[in-house]
Amino acid sequence: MAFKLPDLPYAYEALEPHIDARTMEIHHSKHHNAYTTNLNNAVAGTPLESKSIEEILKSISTAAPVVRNNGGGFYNHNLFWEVMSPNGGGLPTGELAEAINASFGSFEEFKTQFSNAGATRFGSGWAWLSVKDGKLVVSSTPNQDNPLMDIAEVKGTPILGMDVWEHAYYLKYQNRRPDYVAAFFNVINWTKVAELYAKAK
Ligand code: MN3
Repeated sequence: MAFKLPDLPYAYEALEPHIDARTMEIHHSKHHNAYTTNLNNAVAGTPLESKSIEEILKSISTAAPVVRNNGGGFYNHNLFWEVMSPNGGGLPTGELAEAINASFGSFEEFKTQFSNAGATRFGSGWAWLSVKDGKLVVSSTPNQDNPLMDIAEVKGTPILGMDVWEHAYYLKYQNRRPDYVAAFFNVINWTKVAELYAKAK
């Protein structure tokens, strides 16, 4: 079973002005495409070939670094495109909103913690909102690591991921990562995050 680059669920320009079309095009058609190809090449002819990406990530400590980097890249971007939308932004509702309040005290406190996780991750990496033991937790990981991996400091099921590699924002925001992080909140697809929460909790 080969892993397949998913189509974006919207057009490259759909997230303008928050995330520009050129960034989206390069990010999806070059970066995500390369992670997918490299993952397929790395698992070809090995026992990993028949596993799901989630299974591979859960025992990533036993796999080669090329699988960790590209398997993470493949999974992380699959999630990233899904949790953004041209109709995104605003506030979560329902059960997810209640869970955010229960875990962080308020949406504003969650937003502060998540934004800090993204802004302070040194170098390349991701900020995450995950379900862990029935609660929500914020964390960050370096490179293409994620909370599903057995080597993650904070393990859980990710329901929201924000890419803070420079390739995710540099064309529009240059060195101003906090501006990109603020803009990301305008495109978060809370409906999708709530769906993922309902499945993971
Ligand atoms: Mn990326």
